[in-house]
Amino acid sequence: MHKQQVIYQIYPRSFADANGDGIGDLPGIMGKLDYLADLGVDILWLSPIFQSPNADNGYDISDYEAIMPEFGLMADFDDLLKGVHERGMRLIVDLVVNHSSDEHRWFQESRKSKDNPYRDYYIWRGANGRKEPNNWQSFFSGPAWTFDELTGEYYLHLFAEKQPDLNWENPALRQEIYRMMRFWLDKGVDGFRMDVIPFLSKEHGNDGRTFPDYPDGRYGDLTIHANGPRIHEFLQEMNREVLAHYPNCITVGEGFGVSAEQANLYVGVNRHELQMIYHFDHAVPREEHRFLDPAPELTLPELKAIFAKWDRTLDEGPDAPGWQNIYFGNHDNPRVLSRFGDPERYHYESATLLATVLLCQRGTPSLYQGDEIGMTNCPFNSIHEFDDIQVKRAWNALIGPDADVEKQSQFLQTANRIARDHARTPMQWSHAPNAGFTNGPRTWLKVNPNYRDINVAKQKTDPRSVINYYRNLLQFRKHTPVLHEGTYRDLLPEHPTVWAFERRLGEKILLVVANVSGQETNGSTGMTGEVLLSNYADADNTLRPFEARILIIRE
Ligand code: TEU
Ligand code: CA
Repeated sequence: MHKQQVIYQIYPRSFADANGDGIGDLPGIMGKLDYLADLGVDILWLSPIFQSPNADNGYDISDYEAIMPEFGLMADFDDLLKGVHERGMRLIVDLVVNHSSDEHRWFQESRKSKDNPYRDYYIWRGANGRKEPNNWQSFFSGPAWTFDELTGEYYLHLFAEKQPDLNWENPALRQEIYRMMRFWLDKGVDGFRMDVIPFLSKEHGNDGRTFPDYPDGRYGDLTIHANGPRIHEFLQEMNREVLAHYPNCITVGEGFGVSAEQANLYVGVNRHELQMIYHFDHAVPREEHRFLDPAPELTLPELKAIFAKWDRTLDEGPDAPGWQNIYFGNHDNPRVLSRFGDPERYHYESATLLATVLLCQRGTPSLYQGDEIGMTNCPFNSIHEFDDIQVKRAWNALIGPDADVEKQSQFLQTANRIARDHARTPMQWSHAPNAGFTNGPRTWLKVNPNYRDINVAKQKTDPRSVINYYRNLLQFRKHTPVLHEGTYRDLLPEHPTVWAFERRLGEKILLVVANVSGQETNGSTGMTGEVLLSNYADADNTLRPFEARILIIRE
């Protein structure tokens, strides 16, 4: 079932604001369900909508069974779920259980005393004569340990100190999570996207208590926290206790730190853990030092190799076959069009090329809100225009109050390339003030100034628009089984600018040929066949700038 379907990720804070407070909300999403059904997506993934102080925009949950008041009421959620189902779509929510908010009652109890019944819902350690229990670092700069005066111990937080890690070694905590999962599934939710799920199990020392320092040479390499010793035991228990009792439940693991070779341990068809996983091999590196020393963008051969490797390894090994959730964009990455396209000179062509390449790959695709109209990165002119805790913490750690102007501008220039905020600017619905995202006077995060040119309303009535190309392509994909189950083969892995691949299912062979550059290819790529779909009106021998074609080969 999930192999034919397409996921659409909604970042609720930025999707649509119905009550004019400048913050997206559930009634806002409700008002756009016809838009989403008409687009032709199947599964909606909502980034967290639960009670949260929003230290990390909802990825810090203080009540797993209550809706964040800014987003609305439980009644609004019930209406939304009903509306999604009435339109034949499904809805998955974001399961953030590696950590909670420090404002969760469990943590409020846990920090009260060492013998509190909730103490071991979290991970507390003494300093043992050191500065912190060990040298682990947080994703959001600084140590992964914060000292709590009241009980004189440190607690672990791989993210912000307002996101204390839950102790999955504790069976009582695990049962609480399973009960909460059943609560949402019994309400009719169709599944979960699982936040940093490979991190649940932490590596302990031989005494089962201490946590080893980072090994030499891997200081601050947070991928080391993935794939801990008991992770598969925990996921198989979660499957036995919850998922197996809801056979239609969709599960998508956020596979931070999971290699292609390790993927089938999570999604192998006989592993009874998760249905699919997404990787970070093409995600933008964003460790703290990257804000002053950005990693170079992937070349096309590097990007193609990542897709080919993941496709191949899911078919190999004792636990094969596995399945993956493929994506180009999400709320943690800058806009894909600004990474690999050319929105200035070839907005339509490059946005539709990226859509073609993604939606013709093998795997269950996730589209990210706004990519369907070719939204781009947003110019942020000062650190104060950014919202993301990761950016702000890196700024404080690297820049501080007296840094020279040169260093400040270096940071801002890089953040304007890699920050997560690019994906979080309000959805651009029309040329109305604030892009039609809100009727109120302001928005929680700046609106991309290009909203008058790039918005849903302007494109809906234009037959040659990004959104109408997406609609056609989604319909084409829905009715083309070779794109669901067919094999994948990269035909020109080394070509610097052309992505050409074959999908094959029995006698059916489709070719996708894409010129991922602003230069016309010199000469034919040799890929010939009947053109089924293209982002240019006609087709000739060469490939024009960002031209993408889907061809059928009749052997
Ligand atoms: O992200 C996990 C994660 O490790 C990366 O996305 C990380 O946030 C950063 O982008 C890598 O440099 C998940 C959520 O998707 C993210 O939004 C949350 O901030 C994070 O977990 C904590 O819940
Ligand atoms: Ca609102």
